[in-house]
Formats: sequence, C-alpha cells, structure tokens
Amino acid sequence: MSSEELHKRRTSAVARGVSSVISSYVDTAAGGGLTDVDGREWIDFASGIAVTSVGNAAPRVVAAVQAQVERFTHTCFMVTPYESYVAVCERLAELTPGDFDKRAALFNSGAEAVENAVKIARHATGRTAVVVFDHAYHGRTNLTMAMTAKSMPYKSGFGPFAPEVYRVPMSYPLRDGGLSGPEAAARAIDMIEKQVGAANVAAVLIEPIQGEGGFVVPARGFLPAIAGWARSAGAVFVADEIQTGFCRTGNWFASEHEGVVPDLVTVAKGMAGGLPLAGVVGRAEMMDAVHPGGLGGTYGGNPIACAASLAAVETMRELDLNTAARAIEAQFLPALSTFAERDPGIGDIRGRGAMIAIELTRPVPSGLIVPEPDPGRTGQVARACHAAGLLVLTCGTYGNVLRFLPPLVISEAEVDRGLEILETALLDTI
Ligand code: PLZ
Repeated sequence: MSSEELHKRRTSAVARGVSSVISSYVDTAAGGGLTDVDGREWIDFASGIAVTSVGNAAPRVVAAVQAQVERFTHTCFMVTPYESYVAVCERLAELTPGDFDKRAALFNSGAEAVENAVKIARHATGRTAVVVFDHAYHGRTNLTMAMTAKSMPYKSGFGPFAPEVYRVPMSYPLRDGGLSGPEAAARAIDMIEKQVGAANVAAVLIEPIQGEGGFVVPARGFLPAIAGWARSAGAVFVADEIQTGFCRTGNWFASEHEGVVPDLVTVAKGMAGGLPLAGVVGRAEMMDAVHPGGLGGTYGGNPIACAASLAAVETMRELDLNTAARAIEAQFLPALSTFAERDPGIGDIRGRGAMIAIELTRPVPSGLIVPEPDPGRTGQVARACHAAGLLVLTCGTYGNVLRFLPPLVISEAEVDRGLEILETALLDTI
C-alpha cells in the first residue's frame, strides 16, 4: 500500500492531534537510513527524535529482543522480578556521573521519568516547589506540561496545569545579550530566591542542552553555578538527559562536558535502541527516600525493553559511539560554518556531538542585539530537505531552529550527502 493510500486511511482513523513530520510511511530502517513504502530512500538526521542512536534495527538489539520475546514477554517487575531490570539499573549507576552509591527505577517514557524524579525529590526534601527554565521541554503529561515552556502545540487549551512549578530565565547566548554563564545563573538564582524562596525548592530540573526548546547550549559556567546553588539550598539538582544522554553529545551524558554531577538524572530515548524505556537514577539516599511501593507502574522496565537496553549499551561501548558522535560534530560544524559565510540567515550554529542545530534569523537591523527569528524560512528549508530525501526536524520556542540528530552509526558518506541536500535547500531559500 502506498504512502498516499495509507495517509487517506490515517485521516479517518488517527486523531488529528497526533501529527507527523512527513507523510511518507516507513517500510524498513537500518543504520543511518530509512526506506519508505513507496521504495524511496531517506537519509536520517532525526533518529526518531534522538532515539535510534545505535541505528535502527541494530543487530545486537534485534537479537536480544528476539531472544527475550521467546523467554517471556511480561511479568511486571512489581509482581515477578527478573534480572535484566536489575542489570539496566546497574548500568545506569555505572554510566551516569558521580562516584557515589546510586539507585535507579525504570519507567516507560521520558515524561514518566520526569514525573517520578519530581516525586522522589519531594519525598527526599519534604518540599514542594519545582524550578524549571525558559524554553524547557519535559513532556506532555499534566505535571510535565506545567514544566514545559512552550504553549503551542504542547499546552494550549490543556490546562489547568499542576501547581508549584516555577520558571526562571535560561542562559541562551544568542538571545540574552551575551550574558556569561555565571551572570545568567545569578539572574536565575536571584529570581528563585526572591520569587520561590530557597527553603521551598524541592528540585531544580534542567536539560544540559535544551532539546525541543531549540538546542540551546547554555554559556559555560551556567550549569555548574545552578547545580552548586541547588546543593547549597538543599534542593535536588536533576539533569533531564532524556534527549542528551547515551553518547548523543559525545559523552555518556551531556552534564559531563562541564563536570556537573547531578543528584538525579532522567533518561529515556537512546537508552534502549528504539524500545520504550525510561529511568531515574541518582543518589541512593534520595532515591530510597520513597517508601516501598511508592514508585512503579505495570510496564515500567518491561523485559523486552530492558534486553534491548543492555544490547544498546553494549553496542555503544563496542562501537565507541562517543567517539562517533564527536566525529559527526567534526563533520557538521565546519560544513555549517561554510554555509553561513554565504547565508546571512544562519544566525547561530551550535550543539555538541551528534546534537547540532542552526538557528535561522533575519538580518539584524542596526542597534538591535537580538536577531529576529525566521520560522517561515525554517519550515521552507525543512520541507525542501524532505522533498530531497533528507529527514530533518525543526524545534525552538520560535520555531526557527533546524536540528540534526543522526544515528551515531551513520556513515561519513551519508552525512556528506545529507549536508549537500541541506546546502541546496538553504541556498534555494535565501
Ligand atoms: N525531556 C529533554 O526531549 C522528549 C518530544 C516530542 P517522552 N522529547 C521529544 C514530542 O513532540 O512529544 C523529551 C525530552 C526531554 C522529556 C521528554 C519527554 O519524553 O518519552 O516523549 O515522554
């Protein structure tokens, strides 16, 4: 059945609230590419939103899933436990920053992990307030909608939202007048102290590099200052590494780029090679502040997802995907800088590892420091890429960021071909 026919069926079966970036339907996917049901090949700069870091249908993941499906599909860890759940928690403790005793718990989605990190932080501190940042994205459930910044499409009309969530300014070098990291942190901390009160803060949650909000990389020194303040205030510092984790940025976790050691880390996406799995991992005394039975869910840490996760981590180690992510960065950044020499609409190039973005802006009128976003052109460039067989995504509070999240196993030639398509799309839309 063709994509066109499938699309017709979809419109009378699938709620329109669930939308898709392209209208081609996938048939198979492997490594750095996808093939649609019309036989067309795509270069994948999306990885299913930073999920298939080890590649789609990665051989070890496929084998582990097949073997597990034959042994048992589900028991519920809360009813009949199994080894792979324990092994994934051990892996999380090993891989996350911090040389201290840790515990972990597993869930199904990123949003669920974030919700549970808040539950744990509230138990650990006996406090209620949750501090988040401008441009943040933490999910689509009620509590995480409150924590997510952007109204459309995530929140509009879905309130009322959970209380006790407070938003403070982010470090966003292109748009905050070039504040240094420590200056931007001082601004945020002042707001927390004056408007929330240090003694009320259960948790400060932040994405070390913001994902949906625009691949915003805070100025150096911002994250350590925020983490340091949280510690001194007796609040739990939570790094939401759901999009940045598991080799995506060239380290196991993006917090490591600045030596930040979070109290708790939320993980999902890349951790299980495409199977739905998420987790919270961190300081044992905080995690264990919750009474037995206080955390859980029917499917959290499903055995098939756990088997996939163990295989994905093995693949990351075996193929040294941190080095691969850094090589992808080394291929992207110079190419994008060359594009920017000819394209005044490229207002910023940023990111780390295989989490790279360009922010499209209009030429800055003299006297203005902050460039005006150009979401119209961003959509045009994305559509031109799609028409040429390159899967790219947009993001950002202003909808003017093109982001690149290739699988870490993508070949140099595929990246080159993707960059060529992107260059043409940019030049055609200047
Ligand atoms: N925290 C940092 O990036 C998911 C969402 C796409 P779930 N980002 C992609 C969309 O439009 O729904 C994400 C994230 C960060 C939390 C989440 C939420 O993870 O697995 O989608 O619930």
